[in-house]
Amino acid sequence: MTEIRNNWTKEEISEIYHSPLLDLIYRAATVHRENKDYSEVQISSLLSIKTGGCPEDCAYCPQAARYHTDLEVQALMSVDQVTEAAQKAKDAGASRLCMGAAWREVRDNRDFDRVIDMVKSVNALDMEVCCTLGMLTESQAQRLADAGLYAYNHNLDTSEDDYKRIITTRTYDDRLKTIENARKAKLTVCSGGIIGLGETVEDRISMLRTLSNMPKHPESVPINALVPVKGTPLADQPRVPIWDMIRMIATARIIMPKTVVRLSAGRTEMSLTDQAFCFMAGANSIFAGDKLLTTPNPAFNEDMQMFELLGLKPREAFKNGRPTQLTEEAAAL
Ligand code: SAM
Ligand code: DTB
Ligand code: SF4
Repeated sequence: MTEIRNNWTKEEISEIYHSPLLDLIYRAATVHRENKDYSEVQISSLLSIKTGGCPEDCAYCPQAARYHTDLEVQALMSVDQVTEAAQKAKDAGASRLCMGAAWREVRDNRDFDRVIDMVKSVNALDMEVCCTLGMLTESQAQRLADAGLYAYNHNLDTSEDDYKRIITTRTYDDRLKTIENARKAKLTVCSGGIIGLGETVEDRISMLRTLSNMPKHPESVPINALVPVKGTPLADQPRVPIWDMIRMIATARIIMPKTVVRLSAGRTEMSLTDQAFCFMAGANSIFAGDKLLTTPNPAFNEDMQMFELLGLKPREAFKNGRPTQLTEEAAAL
């Protein structure tokens, strides 16, 4: 059985990341195959419950109010609208709904009360519910947990050193504090990053080190390829080579062997062969549905055809137990 470690050094991670590509994929695939469920892929569906107008300055984000993108700003959805969208996603085969809001942080107001009702309502459909709402206090995390939230997404995006280049309106410590607050409320944690922001390979390694050295590994780690959006400061960034995506996924798989590694944003630019390599390298989750939060994603039926072709199957909801009764395996992360 692969040992779970929380003391990876930068040198060790760098050596893994830089190993010859096929050796790296082989090693990651071997770690992945020690898991009996290696051919199962967890399917999440994203829903933007409040779009655009965000006060933050994340250089990659089409939802930041200060950049002039072609985005249509939308106020917080109603609980009924969300329930309907969740049912559709469930019918299509998604086991998790991730609701995203373009907020800097959660505030204790009527909007948050409404999000709490959304969580309850989606949970009642027997789907895993995830939220990504920005910064969170411990008591807010607890309210979400009490409403039945399964996971909280809060990405590190890049390394601590690189963070200021990408976002100036909050700090890396703010980010880590929210993750801690989610942990205190016994939520599962989803946290990862983006490649293609203009970061160095050292930044990628440093981010992976921060994730893998948390007291408990995040239960899911999304690896996003930047989707360059017109009007944002990173609009003209070149596309990341698929090999970099594969190296990130494989390295994450090796150093966090039990974590769900999600091949996240950027799939519309990837061929089936590209994606097959990512699954081989240990990715075992995707976002499905024709939209991410605001940008396009492959159509659901295309993804199902890909699963069929590759012999993959969607994973059922709550496979690792409910948050209050996680299986021993999940609890051991
Ligand atoms: N406002 C909340 C926050 O920042 O945590 C939640 C929503 S925010 C859109 C969630 C995540 O989406 C970001 O942390 C970032 O990793 C990802 N994201 C946003 N724009 C992206 C882009 N253009 N390409 C890839 N990932 C992106
Ligand atoms: C994550 O790591 N990626 C998702 C989700 N978590 C919230 C968001 C991707 C957003 C891509 C740009 C957009 O569609 O707005
Ligand atoms: Fe706002 Fe989140 Fe976009 Fe940053 S990533 S601008 S916090 S919606």
